[in-house]
Amino acid sequence: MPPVIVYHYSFSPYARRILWYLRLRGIPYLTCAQPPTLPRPDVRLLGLKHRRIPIVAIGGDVYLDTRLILRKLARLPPSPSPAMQHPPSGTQAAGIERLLSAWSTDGGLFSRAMQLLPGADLPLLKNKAFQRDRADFVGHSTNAAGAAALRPEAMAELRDAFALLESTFFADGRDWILGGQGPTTADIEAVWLFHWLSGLKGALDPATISPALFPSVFAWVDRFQRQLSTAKTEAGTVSGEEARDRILGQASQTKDEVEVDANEMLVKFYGLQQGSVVEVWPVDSGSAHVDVGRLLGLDSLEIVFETDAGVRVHAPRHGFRQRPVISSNL
Ligand SMILES: N[C@@H](CCC(=O)N[C@@H](CS)C(=O)NCC(=O)O)C(=O)O
Repeated sequence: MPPVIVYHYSFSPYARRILWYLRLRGIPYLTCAQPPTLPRPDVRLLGLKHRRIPIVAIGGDVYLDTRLILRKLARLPPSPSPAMQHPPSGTQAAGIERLLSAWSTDGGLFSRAMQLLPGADLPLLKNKAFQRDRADFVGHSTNAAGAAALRPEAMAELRDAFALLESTFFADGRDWILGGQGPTTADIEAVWLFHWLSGLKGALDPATISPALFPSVFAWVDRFQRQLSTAKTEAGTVSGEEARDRILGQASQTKDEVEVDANEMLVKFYGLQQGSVVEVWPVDSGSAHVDVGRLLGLDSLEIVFETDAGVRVHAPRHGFRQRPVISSNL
């Protein structure tokens, strides 16, 4: 089993998706604790400017974006895993899982959920340095009055989301999104925002969203939490230097797995080749943080590049942009 290292801070809901998956599958891991705001020198040690959390190393490979990370973790033994199964590819269930992922991340639910964070109960939100940091993350600044004005609209969007789950998936009394005896990755794709908000004092307006109004959704969140409480895995901690050394000390398990696909439109458009110096960045958030590296592979699903620290990094094509760097001293 290649060692898994998760760079994260404890209140990151995206990081929890990964930590829950590891725990429910019983995969041992190490965490490299990160501050909630920049700078993050441990990430810079990997040669990365990427600001989003989590970042996950599996052996000698580093992965960005939880959607790619979950796909890669699925390949760790035992595969197929007895707990926390992925719906088999080519099935309607796999389609549902993908759509739930698009709903929560690309569909804007996460951004709406952030607008519900309760300023009165979370002192960090009032901290000026934190506000500046998050303005860099989302690409614009919001003052307290502006944030308060967004709450009613965000609450209505989240009510729609609770209502959708209550009145469709859970309308037949099932325990899990895809039915069956236990949670699957479709539950992870769906539950994380509901789990996050329902656990945050002051986030939800009880007249709009409450266990009385959406009993099945709240019961599902509790059921998921009970599974987490009984699941066990080994987890340790590691410093940034140690994490970097461990990653560099592991042979890549994916060498030659992703090649520069000459038929990819982007490859043809820019005339990319293995070794081309490329810039890579996410388009939806944290976009001001552009990484540069030597291209190792690019296909329909991911781009692989090597940073100046010698680290092999994978980013998904979906939600990321890539282009060649005309002049660079790499
Ligand atoms: N699509 C990304 C989103 C990750 C994301 O937005 N993470 C948040 C933390 S929950 C973040 O990076 N916030 C800014 C920061 O921590 O610097 C993923 O799936 O990994």
